[in-house]
Amino acid sequence: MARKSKGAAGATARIHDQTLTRGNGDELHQFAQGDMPVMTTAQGGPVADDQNTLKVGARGPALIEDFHFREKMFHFDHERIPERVVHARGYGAHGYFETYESLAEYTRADLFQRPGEKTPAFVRFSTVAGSKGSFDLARDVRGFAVKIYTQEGNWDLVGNNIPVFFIQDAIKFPDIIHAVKPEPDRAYPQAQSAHDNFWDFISLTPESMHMIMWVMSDRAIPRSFRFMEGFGVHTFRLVNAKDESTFIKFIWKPKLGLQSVVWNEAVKINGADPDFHRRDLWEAIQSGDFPEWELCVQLFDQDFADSFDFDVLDPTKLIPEEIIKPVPVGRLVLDRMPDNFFAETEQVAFMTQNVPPGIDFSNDPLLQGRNFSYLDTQLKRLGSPNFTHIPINAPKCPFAHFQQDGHMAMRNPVGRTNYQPNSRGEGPRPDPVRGFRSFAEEIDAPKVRLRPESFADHYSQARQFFNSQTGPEQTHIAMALTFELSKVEDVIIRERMVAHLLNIDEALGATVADKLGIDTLPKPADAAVTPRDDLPASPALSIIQNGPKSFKGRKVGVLVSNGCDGTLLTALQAALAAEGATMELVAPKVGGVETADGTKLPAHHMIDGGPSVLFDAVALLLSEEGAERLTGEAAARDFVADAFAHCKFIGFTAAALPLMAKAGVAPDADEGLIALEEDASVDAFIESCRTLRLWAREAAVKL
Ligand code: HDE
Repeated sequence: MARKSKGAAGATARIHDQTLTRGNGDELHQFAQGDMPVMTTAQGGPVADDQNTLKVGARGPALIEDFHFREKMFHFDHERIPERVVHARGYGAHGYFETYESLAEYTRADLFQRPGEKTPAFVRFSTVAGSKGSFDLARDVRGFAVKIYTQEGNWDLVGNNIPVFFIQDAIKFPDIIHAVKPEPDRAYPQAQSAHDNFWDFISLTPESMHMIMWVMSDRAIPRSFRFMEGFGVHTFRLVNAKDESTFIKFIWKPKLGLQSVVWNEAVKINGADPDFHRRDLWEAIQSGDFPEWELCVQLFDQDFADSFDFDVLDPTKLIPEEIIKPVPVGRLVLDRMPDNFFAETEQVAFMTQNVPPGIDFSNDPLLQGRNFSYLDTQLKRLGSPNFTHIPINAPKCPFAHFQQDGHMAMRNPVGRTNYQPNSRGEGPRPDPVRGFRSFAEEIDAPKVRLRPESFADHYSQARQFFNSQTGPEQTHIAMALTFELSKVEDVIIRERMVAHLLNIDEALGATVADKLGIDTLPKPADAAVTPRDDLPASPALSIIQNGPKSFKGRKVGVLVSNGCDGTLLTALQAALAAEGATMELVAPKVGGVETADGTKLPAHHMIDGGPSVLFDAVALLLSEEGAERLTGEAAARDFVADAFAHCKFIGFTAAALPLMAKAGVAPDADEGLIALEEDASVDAFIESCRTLRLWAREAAVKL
């Protein structure tokens, strides 16, 4: 018998002996001690050994009765669920929504009734095209999905950081997503729109031109989730207690102002820190610097809708803020990271259909289609109709219904009665007064597959967007279009796009054509409606014109070396803290440096690991010897050269000049280079930093 064979029982003992007598501290990590909980199987049985499978002899085959190994491996083998078909890469946080004033005049939605009331919320930010493991700074739309756990059920405002969309009808969604995702035969490019399939589809879809202007702008490469707007996109309805309806558009405005990076920077950030946006949100919330947005609303009635230049049901159009000023009605504060990414951020299920009584849909055909899609996708992804039993998706208000059973049912109706009507007076009943009532819009129309004429103008608002941008922003759009189309192999697609651009802005079309090497300009694309040139510029559409008022929430990277000026460093750190900004030290060794006065300071990064693209501004606080040594290091030269090329403000001590010279940066090149000597110069540096970038430099460095 095996049990009696030589070494069988003894082998177990020896394994334990080996582990216990190794004497290298491993036993501390392997076995429960003191108050530590004892490891169990998922069935609750205590586990004695989690490192060795049950075998016949130490060198023999494994035994099928090893239920612990079997359970552990079985569970591991089933850890993955399908990633979201779009918006796969995302990051979430908990917080709350605080109502400013009662909106009872417009809506009976409970969360808008009482000023000062706080309602719990969960937000998930995302990119659209990339897979779950893709990098954060892809050129892409960002999802901005908010779940507010109201007293009358969950309200999901599933928006984006861009107020318009590519298509006017939901039936086209699978096509545009197929086109932007990696091409099906070669399975690349990942998380990029710069390829033939995407631009082929776009160049054949004139309704996407307005959105294309946004996606080619710096809106699609935000510096942080904290510095971007969110838009509900569609027109929704508010409905009050008298069943009167008001149209509404929702906009989240970040308290810290708007900010994006430049493309050359985005490309480098993706290599240096693919989790740049995740890390930013994590660090801000963990350090108590809670990001905040105001919920602003544009309210309008049917008369405005009838008189507006465009159809308010068309999701490729926006209502300029200069025409209807957004009114702040509350604020969203994110103050807690999830305890577990998978349980909360991955399993959260947003659905446009989730609206409380008092908020209703318009007939926007994209919204109507989304209302259909989001339920479907949750079943595919989460695998059970009971996905509302997962805590992150469960309402936080009382709820009662007769839905039962199914995979993973965590709670079922209790008692004998699981239907209604019933004569026992048991269980929940609908309430015609408190329940959700759809706005009783009258519609008398034939059943057709038609796009309304009022959706036909595809270029005017694209032109308005372009005209509302500052010079540097217009340049970035032209450069982005050139870059993306340069990756398109089929020349016909490039030309077809230029033909569209000529309808938006002739100079833009000509510039892109020139940079692509298209010698003969194509004819402007046929337009169903002649593009208008009388729409006034809307400053609200520009990022640069809506930047922050301070440097709060931003980060300075300080390049230091042994022997650097500790007093100046302390002054800089104090001034940044007073501003609400942070500072990280970048040094030749991550172990840190010793300042001239002998203070030892650990560094956050070694130079290779902390390139200047990770910071909003940089300071070069070097000793003469340190600067001299760094002139020979490519990473140090790049630190300076990139900060300069990306139009960042650079503070420097005189000792840093040799390194700057090697990086090709003259100390008097422009006013963005600020000599740091004493406290006053530190203040001047921070004051400059408040404007984030010296765009005037851009022409000189030709980004
Ligand atoms: Fe989505 N979208 N979408 N979308 N969408 C999804 O739902 C869909 C659209 C948006 O962080 C999916 O749970 C259709 C516009 C965000 O979990 C899916 C159409 C806007 C998120 C889906 C659109 C969005 C999604 C995939 C065309 C901005 C991420 C996984 C009619 C207003 C939510 C999921 C999160 C996710 C369908 C267009 C925003 C398949 C059919 C327009 C922020 O249901």
